[in-house]
Amino acid sequence: MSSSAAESGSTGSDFVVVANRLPVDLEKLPDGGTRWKRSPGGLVTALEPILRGNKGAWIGWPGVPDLEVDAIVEDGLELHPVPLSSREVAEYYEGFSNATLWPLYHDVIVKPVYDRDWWTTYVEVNRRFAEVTAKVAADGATVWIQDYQLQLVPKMLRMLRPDLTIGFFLHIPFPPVELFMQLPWRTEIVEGLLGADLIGFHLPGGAQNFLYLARRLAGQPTSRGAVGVRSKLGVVQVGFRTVRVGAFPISIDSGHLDEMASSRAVRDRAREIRKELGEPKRIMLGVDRLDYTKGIDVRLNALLELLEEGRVDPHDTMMVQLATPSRERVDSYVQMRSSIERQVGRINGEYGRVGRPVVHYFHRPVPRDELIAFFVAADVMLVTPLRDGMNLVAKEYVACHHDLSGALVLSEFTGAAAELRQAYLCNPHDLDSVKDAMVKALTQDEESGRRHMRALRRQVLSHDVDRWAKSFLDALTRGGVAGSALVGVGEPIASDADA
Ligand code: GDG
Repeated sequence: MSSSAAESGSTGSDFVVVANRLPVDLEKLPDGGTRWKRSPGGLVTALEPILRGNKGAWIGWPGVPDLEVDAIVEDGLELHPVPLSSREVAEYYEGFSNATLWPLYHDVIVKPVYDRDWWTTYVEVNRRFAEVTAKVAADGATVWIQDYQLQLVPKMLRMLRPDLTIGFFLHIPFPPVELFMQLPWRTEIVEGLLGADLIGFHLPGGAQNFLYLARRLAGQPTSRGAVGVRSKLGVVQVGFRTVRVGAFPISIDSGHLDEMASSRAVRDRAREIRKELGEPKRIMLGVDRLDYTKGIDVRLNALLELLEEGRVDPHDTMMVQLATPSRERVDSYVQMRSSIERQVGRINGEYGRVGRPVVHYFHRPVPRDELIAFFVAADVMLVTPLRDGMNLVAKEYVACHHDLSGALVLSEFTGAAAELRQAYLCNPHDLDSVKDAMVKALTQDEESGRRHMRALRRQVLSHDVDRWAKSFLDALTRGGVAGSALVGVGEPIASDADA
């Protein structure tokens, strides 16, 4: 049964973003009341002008379980909360999203848990998101669904509202076929995504993996007499519908960051940070959610060996690791945290001096201004994930180095490495490669450092998040070529022959 905006009595929104989280957090106050707090991220910044200019709405969970709250309008933008119970947070979010899909899509760095109850809850919660969206969207509206928590929403929403134009973007890698096939619900997920008109990935590789799977899984005849699926060159034909698949590498608000990083206040704070750290000759920096995909352990191991070998001098080189708390109730995160904290303790125990640890480790969120000052203060940025869809931190560091100082050590296993070729690239599975990249970055001569940074900045400043959002929405609404700025607009993303 369809439930259109008109049936529900409202005229509805013409542009709707659907994401696991709202762009504001609901906070519970000690007196039992609640208040909204803005949580600005790159996605909000990029989409805000489009949302405000188009009678926009955002649908998502407000971040507090077991609470029903009404929709609010914030500066002309409608925010529609989707309620989740504590059980649903545990099973849909911490369970299926972050202990099944997250590790499976990140090369099974830890073993994914396949739990039937979690799956059932994932289906239920996806259905709730689809139902809220069906009520909020105006006739013929454009809906943009975000990320791995909501992969069933495109199909569910299409069944409720065939009049909508539906886009989906995956912020994490889409895994190789051999890994994806482990998932007991692999066909349902692929069919869920195929409900969209356009499916976007960061990289052509992810798009290719998906195209192959679409043909292999969704094309199977079933007892229900499934429609045949054919895929070629970025297009999947699902019965009479055409689903386009493309690579759209996300970016940051680079112009704004560049401006902030050049401001007097941030530059003063950056100098102060260096002073507070005891004016070391070189500062290396890591900034990550505390996640096993990010390779924080890799860079600590590399540092330890470099210290043991005397290639890094603890008297003049320091590392700062800002680790934002993340998914703290998921087992693998609890284990990883203690192992990283042991590593930090070991390095400081062996190489630190009174008042001068080698690694400064912070496990708490840092305010945005302070984070930018750290980016400015750092001589070397360490980005060493074992697998990462894009990695915005790498781009943020580059945007903060207006004066062309600094060096970026970057894992080849990040989406960002496809664009940031002038970084010191390394293979995080090969410790010698990481160590060599770190030493090269620490000892680069000024002129070649400036050359590298200039090239990196050219890429980051000319490909910002605004351009990313526009290119996706153009392709979605105008049926543009499913291609990306990075791979060359219109570059074929699959060379498979027809199924
Ligand atoms: C997913 C994909 C993809 C971090 N700590 C603090 C803080 N941050 C900010 C960073 C950056 C963002 O959080 C993290 O973005 P990343 O891209 O690095 O990583 P994920 O969170 O894993 O994001 C990833 C991304 O989605 C977008 O598609 O690139 O591959 O995994 O902006 O600066 N910000 C503040 N304090 C902190 O302590 N203020």
